[in-house]
Amino acid sequence: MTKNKWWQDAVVYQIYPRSFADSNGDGVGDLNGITAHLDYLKELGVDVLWLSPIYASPNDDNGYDISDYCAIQPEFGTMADFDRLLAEAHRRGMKLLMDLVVNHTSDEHAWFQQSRSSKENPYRDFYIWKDAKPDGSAPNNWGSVFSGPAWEWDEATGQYYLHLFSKKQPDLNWANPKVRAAIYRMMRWWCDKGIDGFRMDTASFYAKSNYNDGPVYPGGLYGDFSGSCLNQPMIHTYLREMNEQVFSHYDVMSVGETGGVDIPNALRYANLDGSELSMVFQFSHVDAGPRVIGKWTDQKLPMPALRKILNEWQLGLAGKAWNSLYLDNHDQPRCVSRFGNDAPMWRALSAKMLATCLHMMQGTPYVYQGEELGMTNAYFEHIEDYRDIESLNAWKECIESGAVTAEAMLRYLKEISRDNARTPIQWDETAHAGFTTGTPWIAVNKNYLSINAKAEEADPDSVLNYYRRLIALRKSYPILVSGTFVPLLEDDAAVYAWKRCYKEETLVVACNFTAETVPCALFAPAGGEELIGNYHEHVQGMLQPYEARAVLYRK
Ligand code: TEU
Ligand code: CA
Repeated sequence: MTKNKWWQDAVVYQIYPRSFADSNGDGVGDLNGITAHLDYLKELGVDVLWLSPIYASPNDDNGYDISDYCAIQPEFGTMADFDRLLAEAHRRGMKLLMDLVVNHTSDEHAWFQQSRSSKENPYRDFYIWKDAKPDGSAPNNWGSVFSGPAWEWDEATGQYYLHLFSKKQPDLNWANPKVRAAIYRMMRWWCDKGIDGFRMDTASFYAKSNYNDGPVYPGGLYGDFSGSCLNQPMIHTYLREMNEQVFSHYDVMSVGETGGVDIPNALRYANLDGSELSMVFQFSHVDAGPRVIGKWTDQKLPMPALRKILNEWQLGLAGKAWNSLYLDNHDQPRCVSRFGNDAPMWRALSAKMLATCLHMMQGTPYVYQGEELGMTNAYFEHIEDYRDIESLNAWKECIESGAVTAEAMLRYLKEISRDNARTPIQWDETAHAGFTTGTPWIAVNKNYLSINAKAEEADPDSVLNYYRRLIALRKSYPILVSGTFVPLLEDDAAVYAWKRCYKEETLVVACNFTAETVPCALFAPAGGEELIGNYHEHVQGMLQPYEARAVLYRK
């Protein structure tokens, strides 16, 4: 067996800098706030920190609209602050990933300013410009991810430009070799600074294969661009080129955020031959389930559906490519609210159960800030509390078009809005949960008095201390990284179970996704080593509400 790559042994922690820690009282988290909490992250045991974008940005999409890839957003600090954060992380043995957002730039990026200045400008082809249809309408029917059409008319030069996200996020033209060369140059600049890799935003969107109308779903206003813009054949050519020109010259990891990816494509993106990316974020488990309109819903995904998807990914990539494991990130509602049970009685137990479930699979686990505290959805009651461009635009479009009532839409936002994940980290029981001495840019979750890092540090049974134990296991039990995955009890309505096999060892994992005590005979053989579990006492032949157990058997 060949030696693992460092990123296969690692646990990654995602930081959303705006909401992590504010060091200067302006209500916005910043780089010095992160540096001040590095010891907390070290004690958690994570190996790699991924920073959501910290570059100069007009903040139309909280930094995912970048106006200068080599400058730091002033409200986050300075390049000197960044250099200190990188050095301090490295000094503690932690690595650092940058968020690479190169499907699009901000419309305030110098490239776009040039590009829109005239049709003859050398940067014109850095973006995707098309003539209007004869009737003056947009080149095709595509809708943007953030509502409205994906094309914006530019009066000055009399053409439309493409923006799959907001109109302040024009799509770069990856078919232009000059664009690709400029991006690789920028990536090498960061690698030369000593960063350890990239989380690649919308990496499955770079290549566009055609500009044909897409299907309009019943009740929808716009066409779907996926068939022309997601996971198109040329994407692999581009990523191989990027790999050759950037990754292969450094000891870096790369994780592609590949919306719409299927297993055959993931086998190419994340192949263990190292020709493209280290791993991908697939979306099947977070996109699945009943939806009412677009991505919006108030329905939960039943565990058997979640299990079917995750098992397929475990088996589908086994031995050939590498999975990343996540339930939470800055675009998703909080996992304990979505897949667990955030009622006070079950919150901590179900958060630990979900953590066990994720970290015992094969792949690189990701912890999103606050997940280790069992933070819950914010469930904001008023539209005025929301900040996210996607939520606000969808609110307007869905209600104005008459598709849903305001009351229903608020219900969907409470379950699904990205702002559920973006409320400030709950550090302690002081004002604004210790996140800021000023007024936070988005309200703190009301439950911070009972859910916060300080209280959890002091409680040996807290979600935080459970995550610490869970992450530490990975360092001493190679089976967690290298063991094969074998599904068990695939028809059980309540229990998600599997085993991992490695040399002479078998690790049996079972997670009860319900608030009932249910039968489970998997742990009948005596003599196993209890690696971790969220109950101190067991009931023979049963799993208690939200109980999770992982037991190691040696031959
Ligand atoms: O998200 C990309 C993406 O595919 C979106 O459709 C995502 O699923 C979205 O949040 C839909 O609800 C990335 C970033 O993670 C996100 O924060 C950015 O807003 C987006 O790209 C544009 O850069
Ligand atoms: Ca600040």
